[in-house]
Amino acid sequence: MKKITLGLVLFVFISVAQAASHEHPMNHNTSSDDMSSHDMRAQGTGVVKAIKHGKVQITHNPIASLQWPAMTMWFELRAEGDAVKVGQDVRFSLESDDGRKWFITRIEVVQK
Ligand SMILES: [Cu+2]
Repeated sequence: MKKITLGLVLFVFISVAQAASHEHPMNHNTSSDDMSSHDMRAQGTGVVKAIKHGKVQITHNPIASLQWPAMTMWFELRAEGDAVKVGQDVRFSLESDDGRKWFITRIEVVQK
């Protein structure tokens, strides 16, 4: 039951994200005080949209642990793992020093 609810929430988030033009230059600015510690980490999934100059643009699903909605954004790649291509579904690990700028430390292709 919980899984079904989560799936529905994800679906709604993705639908909303895709309905809007959600290209955005933002750095996520998490406002909660407990995000100020160093070496923050998170996991996410999404689809690769573009790759350029050591960065990868991903339309990611909501990342609950960071309170991020689904969106498209660029991440710096400092990654181990698979070489990824545009259009692939991926699973990735994020790290941040300041909670604003996030980079990918691990990325792998998820088979459709
Ligand atoms: Cu984002």
